[in-house]
Amino acid sequence: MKKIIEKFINQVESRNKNEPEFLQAVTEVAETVIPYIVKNDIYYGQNILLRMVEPERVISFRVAWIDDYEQIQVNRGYRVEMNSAIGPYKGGLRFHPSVNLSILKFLAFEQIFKNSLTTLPMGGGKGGSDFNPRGRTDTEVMRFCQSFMTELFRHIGPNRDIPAGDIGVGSREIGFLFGQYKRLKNEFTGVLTGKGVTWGGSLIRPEATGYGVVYFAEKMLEFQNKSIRGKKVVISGSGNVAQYAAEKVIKLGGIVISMSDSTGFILDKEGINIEKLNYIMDIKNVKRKRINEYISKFPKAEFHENRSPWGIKCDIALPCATQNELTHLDAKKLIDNKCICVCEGANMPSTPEAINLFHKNKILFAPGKASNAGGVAVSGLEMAQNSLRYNWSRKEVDEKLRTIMNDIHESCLIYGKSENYVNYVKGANIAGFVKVADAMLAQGVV
Ligand code: NDP
Ligand code: 2IT
Repeated sequence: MKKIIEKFINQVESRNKNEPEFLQAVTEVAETVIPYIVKNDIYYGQNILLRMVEPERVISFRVAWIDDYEQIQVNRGYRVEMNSAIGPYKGGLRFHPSVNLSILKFLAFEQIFKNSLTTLPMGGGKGGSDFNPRGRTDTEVMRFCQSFMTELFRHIGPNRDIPAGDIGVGSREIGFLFGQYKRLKNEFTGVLTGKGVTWGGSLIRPEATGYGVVYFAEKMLEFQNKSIRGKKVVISGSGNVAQYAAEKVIKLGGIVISMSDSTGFILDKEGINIEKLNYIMDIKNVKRKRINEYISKFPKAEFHENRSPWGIKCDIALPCATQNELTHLDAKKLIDNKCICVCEGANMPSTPEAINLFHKNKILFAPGKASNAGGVAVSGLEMAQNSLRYNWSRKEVDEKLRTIMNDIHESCLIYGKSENYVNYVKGANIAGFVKVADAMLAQGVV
């Protein structure tokens, strides 16, 4: 088996040189899915995984725009349309200087499995740009978004490819992108998700990823007769996912003691309550400043510059910032400090070595493609509401979200549960794979 997997990885590597993040994501899936394929006659010999790692289409384009000083800026835009076996391409847009094809391909590949797990009809895609919104004015961001959409619009559509937010793309950016799409097409359609609630957005979409992560963590703990109440929780990041994960933890009686951004982490031993969290939301979403501002308002808390929060003693860790932010050294610290559960809010935040350590030490560990699927799930519900030309209430959407997260947990158990441990990585990968593979088989060699 080891040899079959190795041969497959080598083949993918030779075709995708210098794409380490993509190869990392593919390797994790191959290690769990290939043994399943070999055991199941209907998949064996169909080269399904080899087809899945090849994007159906990759679009790369120039984004030229004029900054506030009338200087011409040039960025690169992308859309990776990875797989449309079970629905139109669906996945976020990331605006961050680190964006490149390797990162977007890893994200688009993960999205295939995640979207399949949601039970909704969505294929996998991802896009973005190396544009850095940090320090840019609203008008600069608007001009960038308009230029970006002026090319992207011809490739997307409500039945073809439906982008949404991700790092650096929130409600402001979705607004500018939607406005330009509507102007170019002269059509009001549900071509993007994460829209404002007065113009086609769904209630609970901003909260969905963070809430979903905590619903999933609750399910994992419940399985061991434990709960979030009274547990110390460390969260990395302080963006969309981190903020609403924190809110849900606090509402369920957990104690959030740390949040972070790319400059470092804050530690508030008394716990970040809702009032303090609102302050963080104001710093990050309105003032667009750094997390260390927290200390000037709450001086009993500490700020640790240029460090990640994984050395803090906690019961639950929710990595909600970015890929590979939690290394095996961090995993070791968490394990030594008796952390019981690591539930990923970000995409691929834990390195493969860290995941191995979690598994070896029987820590409850959920991969992002299962635990952060709540965001795209509510995006799917936004698409459904757009098609119906109808809006569901907060309660209705929240209930559907909770049901979907519970169902994803069940799917992970089906394929990942052994006698005394649940391997959520294996469970999520195989459950996600089966539905897409069946659709690909039915649709012939394409
Ligand atoms: P935001 O842009 O709202 O927030 C990102 C947060 O992560 C910020 O606090 C940012 O810090 C921090 N961060 C970003 N890059 C780095 C880095 N290289 N090192 C350290 N910290 C970093 O993004 P989201 O909250 O939307 O996304 C966070 C993660 O969740 C990503 O992995 C994303 O792919 C994933 N995700 C998002 C979903 C969504 O619906 N938005 C759905 C599912 C997954 P700073 O402010 O300093 O840049
Ligand atoms: O990684 C993700 O699932 C997202 N950024 C959300 C994608 C979406 O289409 O809502």
